[in-house]
Amino acid sequence: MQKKLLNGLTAATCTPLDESGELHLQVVPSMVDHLIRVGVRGLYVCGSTGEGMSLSCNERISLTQAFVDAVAGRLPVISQVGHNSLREARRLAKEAERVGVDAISATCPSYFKISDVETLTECMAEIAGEAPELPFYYYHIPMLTGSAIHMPEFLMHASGRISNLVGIKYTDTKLHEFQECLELDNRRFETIWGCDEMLLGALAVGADAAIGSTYNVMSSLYLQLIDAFQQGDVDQARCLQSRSIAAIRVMGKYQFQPALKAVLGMLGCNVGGCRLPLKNLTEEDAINLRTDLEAIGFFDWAQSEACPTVC
Ligand code: MN9
Repeated sequence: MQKKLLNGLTAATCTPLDESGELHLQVVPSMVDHLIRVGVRGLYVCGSTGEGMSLSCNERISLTQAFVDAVAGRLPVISQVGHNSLREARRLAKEAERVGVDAISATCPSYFKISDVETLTECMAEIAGEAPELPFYYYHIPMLTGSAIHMPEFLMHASGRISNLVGIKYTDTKLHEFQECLELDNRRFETIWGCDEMLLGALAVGADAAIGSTYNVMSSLYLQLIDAFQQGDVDQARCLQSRSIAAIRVMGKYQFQPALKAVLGMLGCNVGGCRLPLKNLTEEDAINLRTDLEAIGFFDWAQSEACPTVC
């Protein structure tokens, strides 16, 4: 069986911006070093966390290049190349291959909604076909694309037509559908979990890989959660998941990406703010965010190596 590209935690990377909202690529190497230090096993660039849809295509290409260069082969880099214009998505796929990514992934066009498996297959075939030597993951995120296609059906239908379709990034909360995708055709497809606050549920139904935003800021908590689960210590795993839920709830009081970037800054990795239509936290918001995170002990456990005690 072909070796899987992704296992463990992959960070959906933030896009570093400077004061005027331009790409700040000089920060990328230190971001990458930080993520490697905290134990992530892959990087997913230009996704929802990375504000991929708010960047121009040229910016997406230079950002991807910066990550590939900084990683220098230490981790797989996956570039998200989805676009409302399939022509742009195809160009992004080709360019991602040129700059040396390990895989590509794409959301579907979402201004005009897709509601059937065949149309989704045709769209993804166009994109994946531009880089046929690279593994391709469809990025299923119905809450943002508005396309809630049944994923097991898509995988079976599309795999006959897209030779490099290796799996999907599954960002929905339907554990039963996720499980079905995992088990399809003797676990043939890499089905990557995308809801950090439900990682434990995903592990319980068989997940072995996840891509998410909060692995940037509390990977050590999640690594301990995975470890506890594998040791059969479900109480401990549940306790750790509760902490992640609490932190995500605190960040979720604000727009999520700007809050996440603010937290990364608090942890010493300054990636700047976000671009419109997302809005940066006010100074007061940032103070409240820090206070609320302190109140749940976030800074003691988010990245600490020490095993926290069961709550
Ligand atoms: O795809 C992310 N989803 C979105 C991954 O950005 C919509 C997740 O990692 C979430 O940010 C995370 C917190 O809700 O689960």
